[in-house]
Amino acid sequence: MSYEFILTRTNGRVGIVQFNRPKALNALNRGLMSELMTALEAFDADDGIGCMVVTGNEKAFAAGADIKEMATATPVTMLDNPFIGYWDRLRQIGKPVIAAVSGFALGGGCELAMACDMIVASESATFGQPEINLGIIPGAGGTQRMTYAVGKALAMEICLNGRFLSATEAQQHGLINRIVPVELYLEEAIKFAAEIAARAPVALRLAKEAVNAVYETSLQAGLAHERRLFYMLFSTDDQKEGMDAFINKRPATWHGK
Ligand code: DAK
Repeated sequence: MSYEFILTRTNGRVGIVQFNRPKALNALNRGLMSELMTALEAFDADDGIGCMVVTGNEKAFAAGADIKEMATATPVTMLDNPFIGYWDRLRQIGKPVIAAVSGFALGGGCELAMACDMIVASESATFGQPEINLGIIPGAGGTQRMTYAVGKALAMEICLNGRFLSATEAQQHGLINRIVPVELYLEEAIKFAAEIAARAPVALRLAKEAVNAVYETSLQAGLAHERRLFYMLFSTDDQKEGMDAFINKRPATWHGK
């Protein structure tokens, strides 16, 4: 399939989506978001793919939603806009998604990176929610996910005062997984994704679901949910295979069943 705003490729069991609007610093317009979701959903449905990487380029992961597209919006056009639906669909992706971030990850770009499951950042990565400078606030999870990640004090500075976080600060505050030199960040993200993609597929999906449940449930409900998912995995061939492989001191072969 050919796209206008993204490039896609695979590397073994890793599906890679790269934003391709370099002149607009990969601003997330409707077309890009639509193509992103089509590509991620196709990888999610492909048994040959175990993990995905979403990336931009060295200068910008994404500098936010497309301000030029939003400038004349009204509440009703925003509500009718399929844009919101793309973000909801992102939450439904079952396989792990890693954001490989270099340069600007601002506004919707930062929200998109945070909506992924893990973030590998280059040394030049800059995270921020500068919507306040446009007279708006984050609309795709920035106030929530940023606060969960870095805590209230810093999240207030980021959302109320447009403070940017460097890669080092983002790592100190638990927003990202690792920092890599600019020339290596994508390679490292793909390597990381390949490690994850080699793991038991059903268990991977359920582990992602269980961790994400933290954001939506009480501890008690989350523990009960985890336990149900845990029990369910004892119905898979992969659980039998994984434990047999351990006992017999051999590598496991996963079938995703
Ligand atoms: N939208 C459109 N174009 C953008 C853009 C953006 N967000 N960011 C940059 N560009 C364009 C610039 O207009 C410029 O285009 P030309 O003028 O050359 O045509 C080109 O990219 C290069 O930008 P600069 O010349 O400004 O480059 P600099 O290196 O000088 O500055 C910068 C880089 C990242 C500091 C600066 O471009 C900047 O401040 N950009 C805007 C960052 C920003 O405010 N982002 C937040 C946008 S609001 C929602 C979901 C999501 C959202 C809302 C709702 N729902 C589901 C409800 C998200 C909202 C946002 O993200």
